[in-house]
Amino acid sequence: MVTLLDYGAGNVRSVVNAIEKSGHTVHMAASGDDIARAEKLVFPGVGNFGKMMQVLGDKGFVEPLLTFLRADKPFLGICLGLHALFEKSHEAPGIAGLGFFTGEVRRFETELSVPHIGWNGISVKKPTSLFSGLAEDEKFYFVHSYHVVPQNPDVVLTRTDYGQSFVSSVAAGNIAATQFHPEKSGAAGLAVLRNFLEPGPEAAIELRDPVRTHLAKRIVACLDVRPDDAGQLVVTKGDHYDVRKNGQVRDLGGPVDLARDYYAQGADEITFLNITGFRDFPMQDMPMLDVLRRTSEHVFVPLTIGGGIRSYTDADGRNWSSLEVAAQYFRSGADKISIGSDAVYIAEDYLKTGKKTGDSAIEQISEVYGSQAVVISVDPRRVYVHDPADAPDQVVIETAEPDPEGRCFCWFQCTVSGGREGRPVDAVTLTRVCQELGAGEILLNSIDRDGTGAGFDLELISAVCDAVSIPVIASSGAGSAEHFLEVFTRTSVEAALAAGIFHRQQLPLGQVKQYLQNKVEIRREGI
Ligand code: 1PR
Repeated sequence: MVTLLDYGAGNVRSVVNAIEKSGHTVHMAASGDDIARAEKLVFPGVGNFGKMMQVLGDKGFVEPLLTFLRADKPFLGICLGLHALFEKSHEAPGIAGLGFFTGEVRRFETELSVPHIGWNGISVKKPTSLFSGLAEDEKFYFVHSYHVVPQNPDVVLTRTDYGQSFVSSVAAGNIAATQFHPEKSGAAGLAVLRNFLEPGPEAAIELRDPVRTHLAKRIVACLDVRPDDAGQLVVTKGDHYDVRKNGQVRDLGGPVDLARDYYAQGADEITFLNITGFRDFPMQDMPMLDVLRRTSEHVFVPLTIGGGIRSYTDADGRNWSSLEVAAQYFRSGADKISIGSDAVYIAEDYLKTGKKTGDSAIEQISEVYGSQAVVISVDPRRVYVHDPADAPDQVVIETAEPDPEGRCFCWFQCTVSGGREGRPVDAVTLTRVCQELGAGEILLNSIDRDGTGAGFDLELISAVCDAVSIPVIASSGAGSAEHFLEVFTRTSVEAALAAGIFHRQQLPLGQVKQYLQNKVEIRREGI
């Protein structure tokens, strides 16, 4: 029996699923007594250090946790569950951590995108059974802006490089904690959990210090989901966002089955976009929650859900805040939510007033769940002009792809409602503003390229990458493995997403990875 400490701040479902996948039963700690009685304790944390410590205090968990740790009973902290073990964090000055280890938690100081999101390696510093059976160059999923700085070097279990070398896990006796998410790290992560739950002899892992680890470029499979004409939820795919063929919604398969296939093929992440979410009452869209629940039972890489993340009033007159809507998705297995239309309205308001209200979906959700949980999905379309002066309020670029009229300047107009309505804000400004408001990642689509197989819009992608310091996922237009290489080598995107070529089995995901290996840093799963 494994006890799981859930303080209510995010996706613990995937940790539960991953432990159950290893054949163990999970008991949720509802009180300090549950912690005191636990044989093995797993503490996954997400969100904000200050909020976490406050909830642990309010629930009376601090003393039982310290007693458990001091008794050297098997403990695995994950992410914020690692940070909690230290004395304090720059994320919440003035708030004490558990102080089980001396040292503190600091924000990354690097030129690279922060949060550090994605698959990175580990350099193992001392013998451990935690990584038994794993390849030396295994990668694990990280998503964080802060990292621990222990005072005692003896507790350092692994280090990872991201602009700087940082401590990516610690261990002392039976207490271990990782910055990465084993429950989101595919087969390697499941092996770590199994090794914690059923420890074997300490493996003689070769110490690879001072080998540098590298962040992998991510390959994301995207599933655009909506009801077909008979009301059945299907994965569909459009050209320039038009998902109908001969008047019928294209049906490319069931969302859960397809997500499982892509996981087996080595997808580094899966994104579901509920493409009609903008017009439904999202919380009545229970099938989408069910899709997430069922997917997270079998898929152990990050899951993003977008579509309909906004505040609204339902048919019974009940008001739902965007935070409540997002919370439902997180509880059902999502690791990140993606905001589309609402982000455009939020940015427009902010540009008008120049004031942060704290009320927007971006601010509220990032405050509670962390910026890494908030993705902005942008649906831009090119608008050509003869001269930049023709669009004085927009960021205009000179393009190497003039329109049929020979106009050599364009801006990237944001749209809402699945591309149905153009708005006055451009994609470069939108993404910059959303970052300021707390977004942690940009999913950058292109209506012009969607479904064309003509390659990613490198001009759009470069313009946005230059404007933000958070990770950007390139989307729309992938037609060959070469297109992935092109976007990874000619822009600074951290991930590339495709839909059509994968759904039509025109280019299996594993083949993309095979083509990319030894050309760009990737996670080997699927090759
Ligand atoms: O506005 O917050 O409700 O979110 C709606 C979400 O649904 C947005 O993320 C928006 O991008 C998405 N969406 C809305 N309508 C469509 C549509 O296709 N009619 N799909 C749509 C967006 C773009 C990508 C696609 C890539 C890659 N689809 O998701 O998967 O373009 O395709 P490709 O590799 O085949 O070129 P809200």
